Amino acid sequence: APLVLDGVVPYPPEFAQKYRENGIWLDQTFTEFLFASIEQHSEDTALIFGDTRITYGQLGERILTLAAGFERLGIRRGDRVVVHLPNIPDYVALVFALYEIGAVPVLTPIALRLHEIGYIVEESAARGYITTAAHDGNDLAALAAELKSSSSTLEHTIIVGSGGLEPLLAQGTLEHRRRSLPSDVAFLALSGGTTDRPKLVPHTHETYLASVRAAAAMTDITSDTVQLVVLPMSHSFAMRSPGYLSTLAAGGTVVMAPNGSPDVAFPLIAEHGVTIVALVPPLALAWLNSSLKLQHDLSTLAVMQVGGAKFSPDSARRVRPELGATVQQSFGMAEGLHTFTRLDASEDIITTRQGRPTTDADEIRVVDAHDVDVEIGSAGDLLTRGPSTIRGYYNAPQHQHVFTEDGFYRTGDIVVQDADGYLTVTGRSKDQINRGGEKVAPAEVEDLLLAHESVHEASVQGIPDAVLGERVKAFLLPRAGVDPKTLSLPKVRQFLKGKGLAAYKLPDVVELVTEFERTAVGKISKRK
Ligand code: J2J
Repeated sequence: APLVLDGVVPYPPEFAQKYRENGIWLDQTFTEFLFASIEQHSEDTALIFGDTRITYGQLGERILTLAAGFERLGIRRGDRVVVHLPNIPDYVALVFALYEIGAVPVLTPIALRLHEIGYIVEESAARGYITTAAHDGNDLAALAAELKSSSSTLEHTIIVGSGGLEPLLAQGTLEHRRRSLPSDVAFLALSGGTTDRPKLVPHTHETYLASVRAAAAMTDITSDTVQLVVLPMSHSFAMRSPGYLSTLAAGGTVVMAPNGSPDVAFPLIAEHGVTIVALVPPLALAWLNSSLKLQHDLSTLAVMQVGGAKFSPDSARRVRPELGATVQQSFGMAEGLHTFTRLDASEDIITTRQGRPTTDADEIRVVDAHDVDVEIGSAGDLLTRGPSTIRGYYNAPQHQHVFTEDGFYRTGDIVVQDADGYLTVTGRSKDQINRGGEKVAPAEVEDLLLAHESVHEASVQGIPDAVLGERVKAFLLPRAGVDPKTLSLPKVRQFLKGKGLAAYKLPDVVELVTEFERTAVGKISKRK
């Protein structure tokens, strides 16, 4: 029987039927998708990480062994397990072991800390939490212990890399077979976020694999593909646009790296003959500006994808002459829609547009303030509905207004659509800061700032930055009689860090103000 998770907004039956009839949703689960490739390519290299090379056969074994381990722990179909790991080969094995038994991984970026992860564990009523002992100098084992003691649902914390996987690997393997249905929720991901608490995005096997297949076609992924993955593997750009999922499904090789700086990435490209990579704009700029590009053979790199934030046309024009690769822009969102520039589109298109949807079933509306469609070529709010776009956040009826009554997602992006269907992102109507592709919800930071004893009111905003696009600025109205030194930038950052907020959300700049301009209803006016 289908898995019914409370708090998931279903697709109306007529839409589901249409997507299935049109062959966009297929009768396939995540593990079936991968195991087809594992069987066909068992001797070929699936994953490379440092000196570690893992064949498809070995990956399959590892998945089924871990799956048996999870089953022994008592993890069942539908159970949520928060996965909080850096890019390591066992990330893939662990997540697919959970898929194999029909459990629901909750995919979180490794940069998150107690404030976010604690909430995510609670919100998803997770029974398991998987992390690594330490990352970037942060003690995540301690975080795991803290979660375990404060959560009423969490039973299992697993620390990878310090013997924590051994109990799972102790005995036996499962046999690969269908233990979940294509219409089941496969995983929960994190929305970029606009609210004081993260929102969870539920994708089913059908919705997500539809987007993976479409992306693979758009990016010419084959068994010859060697893909370098430097962005966090929990992020949809690294996962399905075309991401590691497309490459593994095609029998190609995924080279994982801890980060995308030129000194790390260029030697990997030269050594493994990398053909495609996905980058956020600041990384793409770092590659373009790096003198190291002359010291390494980057000639195999055919496609450099850039997305997550706006890539300037001037930078995009430099990619072919300076790196010898075709730039492919991608604009996407955890909620579902993703767009790509076609690889064979004109230089003008690929340098100025953020892409076109992957299927005709992706419905695009560009509307004015009254939800009336604007003319082609005019800017408006992007609404979208389609086979890979969710109909509502997980367990969040209070946020259902982000979807229209007929199921369009209000992306909060301002775009212009041209006559060929290509989108150019020109702005944003949602309250979000895009810090070099990493999304910061001002409301989340403001909420924590208000807990500071010296802060009376706070407003967090994006300010322009040449490299990151935007940085985070906190405007603070101190309480009467407060010594301004208690609200210096380092003190404010330390305070928020202590609250367990991820480092990339910490203000880059603090300014103390004596009053805030208000809107007609008395709220702080961010614009003014
Ligand atoms: C401008 N803004 C962009 C772009 C995303 C592929 C690629 C990216 C994401 C992603 C993704 C942008 N130009 N090229 O999920 O599959 C901003 C928009 C968007 C928000 C979504 C994928 N590409 N953005 O970035 O969920 O504001 O997904 O609504 O992290 O990033 O962020 P996120």
